[in-house]
Amino acid sequence: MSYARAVAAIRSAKTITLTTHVGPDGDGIGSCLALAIGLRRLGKTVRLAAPSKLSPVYAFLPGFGRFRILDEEAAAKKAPASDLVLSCDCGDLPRLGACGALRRTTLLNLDHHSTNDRFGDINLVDEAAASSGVVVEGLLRRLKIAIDHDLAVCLYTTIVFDTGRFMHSNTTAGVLRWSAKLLDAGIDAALINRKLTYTRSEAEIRAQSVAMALLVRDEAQPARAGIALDRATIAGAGVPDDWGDLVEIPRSIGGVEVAYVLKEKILKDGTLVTRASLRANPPFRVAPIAQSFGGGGHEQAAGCTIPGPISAALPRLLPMLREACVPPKAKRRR
Ligand SMILES: [Mn+2]
Repeated sequence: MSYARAVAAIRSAKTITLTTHVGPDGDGIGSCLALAIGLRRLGKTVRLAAPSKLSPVYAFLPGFGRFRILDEEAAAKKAPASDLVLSCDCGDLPRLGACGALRRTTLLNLDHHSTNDRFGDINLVDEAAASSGVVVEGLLRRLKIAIDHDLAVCLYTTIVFDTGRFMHSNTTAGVLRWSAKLLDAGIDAALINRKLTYTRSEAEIRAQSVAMALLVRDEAQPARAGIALDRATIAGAGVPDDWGDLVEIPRSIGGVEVAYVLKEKILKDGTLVTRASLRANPPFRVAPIAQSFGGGGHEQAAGCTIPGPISAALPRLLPMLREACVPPKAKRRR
């Protein structure tokens, strides 16, 4: 990890563009907005770019309205060049979407995904950090930027999101101490949790009811459950984007250790792909499955894109999901 190189790159840059992965989430958005506040205080010219649309759930975050959506490579190439593009919470260049084409002198890759492929000129990747926001805070500390209320709101959002509201296995004593310091900055944690949890759209709830009806659980292997949404179902539901975190539905069933959601999607160039979102409970792992299809993420939360429709993706994916449900101990005995 090179905090020193990252600090030097930031100090010498005049213009900095902050960006995050496609389908920006609470960690990516919160990390960018925290850095935006901090780097402006250092007198930097800061721009915010996202490669796809942002959920209005995050509209309460300070600076949210400053994000520019650059979902076309041509538009990203036309955007003003920066001394530094700082990518937050993204494991590889393709996941930056069109924002990967932003013109820059230096690319700084700030992340915590175990599958990060070190695509930056400078790589600040801490796999032990529970959120990218934790890495951002480490950077701000070294830049001698004090954590005020607005910064704490952004950072707290990153940790609430990536620990699943302090429920996932990355919720360590250190994470709780780190979060407590943010509460010391005077934030209203209950209000933030409410904004993040209870501001779903009606469309999302209705879409989830469609998805729930399609839940599949294999009798022969009840540790595995999932939902597959083909184009016709997605079109019929009338909500192409607003599905929420669907994979938590099969995952929340007692006895399920490995969960998946498959969604067909037609890319801008017309090709049909299947997006797979995968989850597991420790010690089960899904990162290797995602990686085998060129995707990535965390050991227990990963995703990938598989060419073709679900009918072509599922036969390739199923044997791996079956294997992922075998307890590590049983594997050793075999
Ligand atoms: Mn993250």
